[in-house]
Amino acid sequence: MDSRSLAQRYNRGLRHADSMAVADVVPRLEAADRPLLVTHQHADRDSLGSALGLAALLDADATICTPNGVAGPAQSLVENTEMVGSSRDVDADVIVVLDAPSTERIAPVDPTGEQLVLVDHHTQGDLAEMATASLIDEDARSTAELVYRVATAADWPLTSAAAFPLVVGILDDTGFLQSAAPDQIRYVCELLPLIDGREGDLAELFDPTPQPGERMARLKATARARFYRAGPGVLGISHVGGFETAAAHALREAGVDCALVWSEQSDHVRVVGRCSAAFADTASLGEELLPALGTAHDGSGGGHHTAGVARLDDEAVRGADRTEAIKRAVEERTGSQFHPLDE
Ligand SMILES: [Mn+2]
Repeated sequence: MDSRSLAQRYNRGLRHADSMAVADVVPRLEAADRPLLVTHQHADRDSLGSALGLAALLDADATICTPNGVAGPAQSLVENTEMVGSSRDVDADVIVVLDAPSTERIAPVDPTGEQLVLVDHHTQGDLAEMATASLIDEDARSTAELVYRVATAADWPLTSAAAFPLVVGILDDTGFLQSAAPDQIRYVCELLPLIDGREGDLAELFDPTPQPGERMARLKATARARFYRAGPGVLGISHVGGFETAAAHALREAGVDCALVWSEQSDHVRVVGRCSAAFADTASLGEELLPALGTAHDGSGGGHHTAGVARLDDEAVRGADRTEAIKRAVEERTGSQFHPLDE
């Protein structure tokens, strides 16, 4: 079927550009014999759920690649799945990147010169240019829902092996639907009847009891935080040894408009950011603030408007007051002076 008729057939309420992208991606995926499904580094449940879902949907010998391994909360998704950490030993005919916008986020995987299919909902990075076919929807709340949209458009049978990881991905990236739009609620309603009685597994995956270490990270982040004010906006910057995302959420829950939490990694400094939609209107985390911060320190940054991550690679930042450096980057991007809250 040519891509035009595919687009017409599957244009179920999708925007035109979207249905064309789906029509572009479907034949590439269907033609793959040995696809390598690549998540972003430290795969989360959306990235990994998308890869697991797609692996179950494709009639192919798929290999899942998780650069730098799988993040703690996603590990229970993959108890019996073999995965690789790089593309080195895999003879793949197509590389499919799920939930990552840039080569940086999938290193050491390098898709240069390969057939590349990209399915993602982050602010675009260099992979968009490199892709042979792509479905990029920055308004989507998860990559798992994009995989689901591709599957329904292509009429691929949705087994529970595919439905379960996809619903997990959507639920995770929407905070168990707290930040969902009507579309995500509809997808979850369509997928839940297909998960074959695994509702108990879902409940376990989203058990709100914090993981070991997470509670301490939230407490330490709060205790070490420095708070700054500019007009009505409050910024919180802190540092932890791990669980940066949970720590950023703790600061947001404490009431800051923007939380930035840094952690020392073996060879760089990682900064995780979370902010309110109003703050993102002044400076988008994924589009402006974190890329600017990363670039200023020989690294990079990206993500979504209200959530993102940066890596700082220069030597200078390693010895310096990182909190001060991060605060200055926020001041430069927002054009406001932030003053310590307790002054
Ligand atoms: Mn995602």
